[in-house]
Amino acid sequence: MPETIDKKLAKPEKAKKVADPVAASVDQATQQMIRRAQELGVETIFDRAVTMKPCNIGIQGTCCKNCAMGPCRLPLPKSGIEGEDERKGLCGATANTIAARNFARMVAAGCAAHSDHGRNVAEVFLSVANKETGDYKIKDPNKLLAIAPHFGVDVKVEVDGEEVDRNLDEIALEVAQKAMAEWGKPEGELDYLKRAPKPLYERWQKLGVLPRNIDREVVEIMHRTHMGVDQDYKNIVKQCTRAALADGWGGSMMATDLQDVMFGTPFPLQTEANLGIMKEDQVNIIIHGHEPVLSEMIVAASQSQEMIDYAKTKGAKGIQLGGICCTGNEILQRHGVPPAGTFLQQELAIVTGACDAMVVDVQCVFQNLANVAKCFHTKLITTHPIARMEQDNVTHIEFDEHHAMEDAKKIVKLAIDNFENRGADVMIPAQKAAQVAGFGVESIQYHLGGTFRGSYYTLNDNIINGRIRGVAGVVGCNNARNRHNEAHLTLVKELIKNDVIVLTTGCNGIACAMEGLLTPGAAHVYCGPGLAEVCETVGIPPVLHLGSCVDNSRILLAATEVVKAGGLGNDIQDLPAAGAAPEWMSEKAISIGQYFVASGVYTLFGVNLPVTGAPVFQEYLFEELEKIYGGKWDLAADPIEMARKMIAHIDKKRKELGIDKARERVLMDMADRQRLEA
Ligand code: BF8
Repeated sequence: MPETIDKKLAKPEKAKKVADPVAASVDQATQQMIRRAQELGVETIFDRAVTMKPCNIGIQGTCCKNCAMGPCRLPLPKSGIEGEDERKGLCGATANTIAARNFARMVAAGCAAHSDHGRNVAEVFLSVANKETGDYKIKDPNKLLAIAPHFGVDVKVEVDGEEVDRNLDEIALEVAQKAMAEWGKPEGELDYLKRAPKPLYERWQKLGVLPRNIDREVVEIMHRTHMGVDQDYKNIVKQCTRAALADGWGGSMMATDLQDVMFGTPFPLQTEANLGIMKEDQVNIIIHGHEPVLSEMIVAASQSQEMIDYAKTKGAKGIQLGGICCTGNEILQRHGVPPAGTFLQQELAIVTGACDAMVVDVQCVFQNLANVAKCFHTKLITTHPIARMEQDNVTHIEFDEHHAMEDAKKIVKLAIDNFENRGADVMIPAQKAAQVAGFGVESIQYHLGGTFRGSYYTLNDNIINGRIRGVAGVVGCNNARNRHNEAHLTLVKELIKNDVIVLTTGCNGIACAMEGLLTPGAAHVYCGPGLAEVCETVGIPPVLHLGSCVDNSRILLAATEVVKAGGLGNDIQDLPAAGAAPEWMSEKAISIGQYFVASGVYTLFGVNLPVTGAPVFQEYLFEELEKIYGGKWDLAADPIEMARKMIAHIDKKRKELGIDKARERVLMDMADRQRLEA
């Protein structure tokens, strides 16, 4: 044996660096499962985050790989830039152009993901309207009647000079056809844009950013960011605004509405959250991804007596469903199916050794799930034609709405059959927390509405009198570069402590649920006195879970309702409100951020933003956009600083509205009361 090889062989193998579970997550169940994975030699994202560092140039947003002369890399010099910024790519593209192109492409991808989800929902709705499937029905006809006029569809018809209700099937078909056209109509603008407050719509119109159709805005970004096309960062931002609006006020909003029509509009319900919802003596099916078209059927199939009986024949006591990510949020909101965890816990659900099947559709699914599943008995099932995995232990069962129940039963049966294959390595963490979820525009109106439940009057009144200081939308992902859930929870707790009511969606909602923040009881523990008083009186949690990431459209419409109810200005930008995504990671988050900014919301992101390598472009997003749209971007890696900035913005808006004095409430004594009565 040559000496060199001999020496190599003699060298002890270097221990692989792994994550410190406590440094990786604030959640004890997550820490336990990271430790468990390491004991079993199973690598997870937490370990990879330790060994792989992000690219320092990509993180600044100044790497251009849009042609084969590059990648051209333009990092900020360590000494900073004095005088003119002379950095250029081979073609002469400036740092501003490169960062703006990259930013716009993220918006395009985010808009595409949300809107393609919306399109799939619209297609299923068209099948329902055409009576091509018996498995889905119109569950909420009132919601259909509420959205039809926004598509220009009449809900009344004149018969013999009298106005009567129009046939529901006719309305459904016309709505379905109109909705489908939103992705590619040749002229006009998206139908839903006029749902925004009038001054906001008129501003978009004046600025020329009304989206024409969804697909066109995405395609146009890809064209304009191709080598040698748009070289003005302001003009690029204009187009990504148009695409982002097509997402928030288009694709996402239609996804939410049509899902409500078919699957039911959420209303508050009680359940639990975290990995502890899995059960050792039951068949555990974890549903992960984003489109509820499939998961709705899995819920129905797993609740059927036929499947429950079948599970019992295999020695299980029943079937336990759990969700991960936003498809989890969808079935949480409508059926009370408990979430097993956030984005960063997907591998860990398998590490419990008790996950009999993980069923995935689209978005936020780690390819490493297949590698983790290989170490256990878990069946990993892909279901969507556009989202398959290369690993050979993955089963693909393509889901089709025309035989939806049949497909769903096939999947549930596969999970049941796998129950008996569990190994001895089962370890389910005990942690789970109670939660009340299922809020939406309609239920907020019900709980915080006026005397006749007709408006957001009570909410507005409590904002005006200062019990509620303001409203925050806190949304978005986990990011393995952050300690799991730490920024989410620190930010939300700081906001509610300062009487800011929080509307949540996405993985933030799941994180808050795991911490017990989604219970009415949390008001007493965590809130300032004003917000606590409102929550305790009405019986709501201080953090209202509005659903999945497409349901951020519910936040837009809730804000619009607040404007309509009066007393807080004429536009979303006037409201004492702010938005944040403290642990974002997805391109969808950038699209969401841009549509909130363009709708007038001060929006802060944590972690980092890939714009810091182009300071002029960054300043445009962080300062100039406010003069154009009323909202702007900001960045704060520290959640307490983020909360401070949001509260400062809320207070600024209160002052502009002249309601800043209302917060200094005077307690009346008996003499004051007698004076009043006199
Ligand atoms: O759409 S919050 S990690 S699951 S991207 Fe993904 Fe982010 Fe979670 Fe939902 Ni939204």
